[in-house]
Amino acid sequence: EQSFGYDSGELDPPHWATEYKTCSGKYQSPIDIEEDLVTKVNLPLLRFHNIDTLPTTTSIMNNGHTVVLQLNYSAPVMISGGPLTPTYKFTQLHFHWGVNDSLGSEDLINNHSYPMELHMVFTNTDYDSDSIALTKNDGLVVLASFFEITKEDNPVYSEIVNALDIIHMPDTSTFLPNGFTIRSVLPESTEHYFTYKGSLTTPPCLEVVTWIDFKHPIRLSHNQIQAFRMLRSKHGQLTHNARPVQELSGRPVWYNVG
Ligand code: 1SD
Ligand code: ZN
Repeated sequence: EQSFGYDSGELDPPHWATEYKTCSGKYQSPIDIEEDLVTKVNLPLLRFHNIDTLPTTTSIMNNGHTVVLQLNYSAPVMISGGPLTPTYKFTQLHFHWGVNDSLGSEDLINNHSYPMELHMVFTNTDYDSDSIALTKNDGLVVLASFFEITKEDNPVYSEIVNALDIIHMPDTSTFLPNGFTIRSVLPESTEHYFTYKGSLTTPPCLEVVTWIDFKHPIRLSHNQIQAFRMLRSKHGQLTHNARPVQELSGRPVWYNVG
């Protein structure tokens, strides 16, 4: 197995499939979501469990591809309802961004890129381990939120942004002294979302993900997003880490009208 990256000169997205065959699958992510082509549905309420609980510890890591936050809880954060049959347990959250404010999200809406995207990864509780879940087509759910730029810093993200200096180099991590609740990093409204079946957006690109993309964006300042672009990967600066969009191949995309 080879490491992967986002630039030519390393194993960049067009070449991932040479090392990871599953990255050339038919039902890959991300995709462009065309609002004219989605099927409107009224799904059961998407339910959140324990999202007002502060984690006992919060670690933040630069893994060379993204910034990953691991939150440990006494009572696990879970989601159910909406398009989901089983219950899914929160495992981690991370981000994707672009070289400048005009691009960076992975999924696109009407071919529009947002400057950054938050992924909250959840694992199907029917399976005994994360490695088993990664072999099942209903193994994972990723809740995706898009960011838009505002003038003011978003105070919820200041502790994360301030920690980025400490994890400047790849494979470094630290702890956040305060942490945050999952509710505080969700968009104000989670009623409206797009949902479709796809893959991990990083190698090995396994087709095991139910994607739920909230329509309502989160706000962040230019300076807060800029701080992510200063991080280092193994090859240089981690200025961008979004995979280009993949073929829809006839997949349905639903929009929950709520
Ligand atoms: O890029 C992440 C990867 O880091 C890992 O978290 C994986 C889940 O095991 O998910 C992908 S993504 O599809 O959420 N981008
Ligand atoms: Zn991701």
